[in-house]
Amino acid sequence: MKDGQLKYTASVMCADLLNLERDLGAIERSGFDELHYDIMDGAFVPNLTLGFDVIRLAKERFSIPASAHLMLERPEKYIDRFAEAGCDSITVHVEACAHAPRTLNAIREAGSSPGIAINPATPLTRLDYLLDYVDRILVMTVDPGYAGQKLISSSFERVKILRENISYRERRIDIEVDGNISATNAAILANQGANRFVLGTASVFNARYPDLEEALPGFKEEVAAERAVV
Ligand code: S6P
Ligand code: MG
Repeated sequence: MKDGQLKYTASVMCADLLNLERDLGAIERSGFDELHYDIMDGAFVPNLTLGFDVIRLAKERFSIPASAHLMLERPEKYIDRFAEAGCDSITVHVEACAHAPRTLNAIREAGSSPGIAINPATPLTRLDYLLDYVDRILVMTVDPGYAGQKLISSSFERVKILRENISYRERRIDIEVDGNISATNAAILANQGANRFVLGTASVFNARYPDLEEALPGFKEEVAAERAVV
């Protein structure tokens, strides 16, 4: 995929939460394609993070699309509330869905774009028969729960296999990657077939980029340069 076709998403939990309006404004102006809201329940993952209200308030103030990454047990209970909060995309974990087609259909019926997420240790075959229900697959490149972790290296091969499978089946599905997406990791993952990148502390929310508004253009240039050599 060409550099210009790659999509970049900002991880809101990595922003300065006490200056969120300022940071979301900088993110929108800098050309991000989407905001990524990590929603955790302290059960599916050992952490708690953001909720409906921050998404709803941000949608009233900014026009950048919102995607929710639900790291929740029983995510089907919350689909309508995240759709009503303004989520353009809602992604649920395959490990948390007893009836994934029903949940993914409910997301689309609620007016949002459905995605399925998969943890690093879950066999890719769990995604079989779900390709007809989703617009994106979120491949976790770390165990979910926290920012600032190290990428699990088998993620590279998983993205390659998944892209080949999607192409073989002639589907148009985005592959999103989330966790330690540095410029080098993004370049390798893009070459393997990923096209959406969740950016956190490994990239734009980092002291390397003192001005958040300047961060994304700089990061895109680094990824383009790395893709030629990785
Ligand atoms: C992790 C969560 C992610 C993080 C992101 C942080 O459970 O799903 O979306 O916010 O991975 O990025 P980084 O660069 O700190 O790993
Ligand atoms: Mg996430």
